[in-house]
Amino acid sequence: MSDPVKTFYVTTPIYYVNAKPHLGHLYTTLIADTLARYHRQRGVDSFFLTGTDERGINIERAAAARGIPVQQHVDEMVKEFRETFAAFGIEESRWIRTTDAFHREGVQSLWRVLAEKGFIYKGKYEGWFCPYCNEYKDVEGHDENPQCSTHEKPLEILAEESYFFKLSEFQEKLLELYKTRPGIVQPESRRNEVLSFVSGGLKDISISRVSVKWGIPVPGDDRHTIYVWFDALANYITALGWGNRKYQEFDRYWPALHLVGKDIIRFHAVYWPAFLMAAGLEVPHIVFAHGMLLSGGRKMSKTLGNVIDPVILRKFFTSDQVRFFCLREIVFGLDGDFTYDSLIDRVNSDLAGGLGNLSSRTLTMIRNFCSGRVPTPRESVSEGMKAQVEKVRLAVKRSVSDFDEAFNQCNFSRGLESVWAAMAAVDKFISDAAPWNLAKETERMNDLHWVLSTAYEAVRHFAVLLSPVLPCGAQDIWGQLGQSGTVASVSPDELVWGGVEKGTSINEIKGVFPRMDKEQTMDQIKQSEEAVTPASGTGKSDSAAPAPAAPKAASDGVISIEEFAKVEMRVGTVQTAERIPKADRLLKLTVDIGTEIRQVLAGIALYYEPESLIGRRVVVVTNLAPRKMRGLESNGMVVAASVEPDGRPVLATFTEDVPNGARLK
Ligand code: ME8
Repeated sequence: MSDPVKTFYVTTPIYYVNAKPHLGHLYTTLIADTLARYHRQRGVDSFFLTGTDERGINIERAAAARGIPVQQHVDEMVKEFRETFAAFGIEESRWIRTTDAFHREGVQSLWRVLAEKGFIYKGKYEGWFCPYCNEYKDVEGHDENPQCSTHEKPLEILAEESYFFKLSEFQEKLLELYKTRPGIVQPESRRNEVLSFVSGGLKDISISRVSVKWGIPVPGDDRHTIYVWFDALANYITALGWGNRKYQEFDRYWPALHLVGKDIIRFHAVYWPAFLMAAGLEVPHIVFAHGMLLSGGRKMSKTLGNVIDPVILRKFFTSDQVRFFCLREIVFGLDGDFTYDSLIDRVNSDLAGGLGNLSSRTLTMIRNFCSGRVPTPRESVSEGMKAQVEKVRLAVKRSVSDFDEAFNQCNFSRGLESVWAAMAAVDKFISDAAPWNLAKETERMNDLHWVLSTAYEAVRHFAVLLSPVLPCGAQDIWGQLGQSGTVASVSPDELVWGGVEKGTSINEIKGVFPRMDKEQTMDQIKQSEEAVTPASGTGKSDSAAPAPAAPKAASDGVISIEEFAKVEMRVGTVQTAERIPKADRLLKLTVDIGTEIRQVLAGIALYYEPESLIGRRVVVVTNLAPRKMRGLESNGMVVAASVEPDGRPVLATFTEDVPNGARLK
């Protein structure tokens, strides 16, 4: 991104809709959104693409696990993704769905071009396949039950007739590309990884499946569907109208800056440029692979079930707070742990204590000491004050250029750091000058005006600069400063220090970034997480259901009797029931299930008095793995109906007498 660009095209991966969105998806998307806003603000014609990857075996299985048609499943999931992203202020230029007809047309066009140019041939493939990665895996040694190292799930043997893409022909061309365009794969560590992969030799890759029905048919051979990664990668050009008749923006915007997670760097930095070169098209501008958000030290992933639910996140935090945290706390390119704890700390220190405080103290003093009008100081002023003001002006101006430089290198945390460094300089300037004392002495009124107009200018610059990162907060501050219009359309390049209209009146002052009560918020978050699976004492915070089905699940949501038999449900009688301190929704039960007494936690405290449950016959799922909640172990799940609209749990029971331990079949 160091080249000057007249247009700017940024993309995110298109996300699999086998489960609901989580913070990882949001992360890439809100960074793309920030970059698009950043360029748009500077007058660059910008296009921001995101969307959903809706084909393949995994999606078929997810729909089967929910017992609904695939189209219905993908439609529902896409809605969920779109709503989630919108709640965080994401404003994409286009949302592509791989089930869109124009995309299908474009993918088939790309296939035809590659076939005509002789890069596709038919062969046979057999190998270990991870349905979650949608990728064949190399298995070392003679492991009979190998697992996917990313997903920790069993690999499956897949053998089928397949079309292949002649990737092996592109080794030299790709190495040449990485050499002549060293910035094409970023950051450096990922570039090295890609270089060493390609240097190790490239095998042709399988790009069709006969076993997958939910896919785009191979032109001229509809027994095959196009491999989901071939289909998915093409989205970056089909969305602009390449190979289809729907849009005409390819020449205007291509090539793109692709933002991706490091998990899919190989597809973007090796396969994708090879497909493009084969088709005679320009390769991407940059592929930037960021690190993974970790939760509890492990990659946050739907399959591992340790995801942060954006719905809960949004319930307690504003979109600005989350955007800021993701850009400031995590160095783009490196892995970073996400905790609510550190999010609240960031909000309190940088937003409430930093920007929020500076803006409200500046505005409050202008209101109190200058009748709410931005003061225009007289030129004549002490050398000391002049020097201080100049120092602040330079610090702010430097932060504008440092911010730009850092953002152009996708180093968002450094860019924000430089703004906060300037903010600290302004804060110090105000504290040292003590305007509250100056205001008491009439003869020092001009000094007071210098201090407050300087602070005002600094806040005005910060609002403009931070608008792509904090779209709502920056606009609020802009309004309070008495500035009209949208701050998002004010380019920092055009900002003139002191260029504020004389006598500008400020508007009503409101706290833009309030301080959060950490302990209370953490408690409320825990309760919300527990409430996600109401009657289950074993489910944690994972609301990213449905989990992908076990590989052998039959289609259309039908399961075999053997699969049903795996769930052991037994009759039990509640022996004791009590509330758990600080967990409003949980009850701790002990249940006699015939052979033993089990401790089970159930999220039913809002609906059942503990005393009313003692002696009650219940149904318990007895073979779930134990889970800890609030430091207590839950050994089973009490079965309940979830009654709409609020998901009220109603315990399952029997009207006839049934002994403890009897199994439900
Ligand atoms: O791979 N931390 O889709 P996907 C940070 N459909 N980012 C994360 C993340 C985490 N823990 N988890 C996911 C696919 N992401 C394909 C892509 S593109 C042509 C096809 C983000 O739903 C990150 O951007 O598994 C990652 O690369 C992407 O989501 C994977 O999303």
